[in-house]
Amino acid sequence: TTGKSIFCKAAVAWEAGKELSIEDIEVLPPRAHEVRIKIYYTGVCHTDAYTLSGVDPEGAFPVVLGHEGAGIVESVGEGVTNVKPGDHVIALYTAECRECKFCKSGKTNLCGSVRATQGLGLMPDGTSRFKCKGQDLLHFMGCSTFSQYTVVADVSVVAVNPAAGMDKTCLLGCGITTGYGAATITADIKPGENVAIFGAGCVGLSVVQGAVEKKAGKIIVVDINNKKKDWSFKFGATDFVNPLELPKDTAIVDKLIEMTDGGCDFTFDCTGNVKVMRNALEACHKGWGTSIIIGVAAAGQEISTRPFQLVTGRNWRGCAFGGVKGRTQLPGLVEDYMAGKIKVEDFITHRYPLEKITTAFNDMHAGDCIRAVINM
Ligand code: NAD
Ligand code: AHE
Ligand code: ZN
Repeated sequence: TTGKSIFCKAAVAWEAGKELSIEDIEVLPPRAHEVRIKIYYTGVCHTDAYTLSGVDPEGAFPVVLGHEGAGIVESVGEGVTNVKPGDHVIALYTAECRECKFCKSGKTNLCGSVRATQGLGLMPDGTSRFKCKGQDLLHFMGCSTFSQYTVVADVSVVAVNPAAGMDKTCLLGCGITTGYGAATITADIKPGENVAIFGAGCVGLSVVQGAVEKKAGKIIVVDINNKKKDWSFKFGATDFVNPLELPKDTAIVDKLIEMTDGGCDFTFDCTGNVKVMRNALEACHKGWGTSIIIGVAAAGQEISTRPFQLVTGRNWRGCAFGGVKGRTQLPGLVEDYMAGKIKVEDFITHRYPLEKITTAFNDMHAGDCIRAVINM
């Protein structure tokens, strides 16, 4: 294409474990089947901190992190038909090409089209569109929303209703959709079913929201931070349990089994802690209970349980992006938000300009932040 580079600001992660630094970067024009987006707002998800910390097996540096962003299409490369300049869009870390084996299976929202290069921090042609101080910067999760301009594959972006505030819709790019989708699509909770949610961050509280929508019976939130009790009830939880107030680590399993007359129909791990994942599985009802792993664990971590837990009918599953197909289903979620059917504003506890993005990371670790939204 004939497009020109754009020079703008971005928060760059130069190396693992170091603070992000605001830099002037060059964003190259989109090539064939690519889209350049002016990012207006981005959320900060726990996964951004996870990768920055250095424990993500796929983490590579220097990189432009961020994967929960909303913006407006600035220009498109050759062959792009699904969006056009001026469209209000959300970046998708789970692409949807509609042509690969995954997309055509009807069984999953995972898409194989760009996942291999995405995992390497590169565009599908194996190169980067970011430059800074004479070197290439890597992309992240196919999004890189911590930049005022980014370039993504056309399969990794969806246009949504422009009347929706981008400072809200950015959160549908990960946290809210992930939890809400896990409850409503992946688990597809039936009325009266009892559920337990481990971890009441944006993801866990969004599972609560989805469970309420699906008319679950008991909606029990488990969190080690008592400040999450009020938050849980605000989103519709029926019970809150702090496992640290129980006699021992695994007592939470007995407690949940007792509260639900034999175990939960569904449990959700929204912590990323593999010990919690085990408790979540073992708190499921014998014969049919299903535990869904959403949390992301550090390199080297593994889950375990006695095989007997599965022999006796418990199921262990997981999902990415809640099982939501981004291009097909996200516009509808934005409409649901506009119609007042799903809460989005309620998750936003902090707002910062790009220069203060490190404060947003610190807030997340401090535990009184559900979501910080960065105004780019
Ligand atoms: P968050 O940090 O805001 O929330 C985590 C919550 O878990 C906190 O309230 C914390 O107090 C609680 N917690 C920590 N240890 C606990 C324990 N031992 N028992 C009970 N509760 C505990 O994080 P978030 O942004 O809501 O993300 C949650 C997890 O989901 C992270 O691991 C994140 O990387 C992952 N994630 C996965 C997907 C996906 O598609 N699979 C999408 C988004 C986020
Ligand atoms: N890269 C890590 C795993 C990270 C991971 O599991 N990411 C989730 C999304 S977290 C969003 O906040 C995910 O969607 N995974 C599926 C995928 O295709 O990336 C690792 O362990 O290598
Ligand atoms: Zn995320």
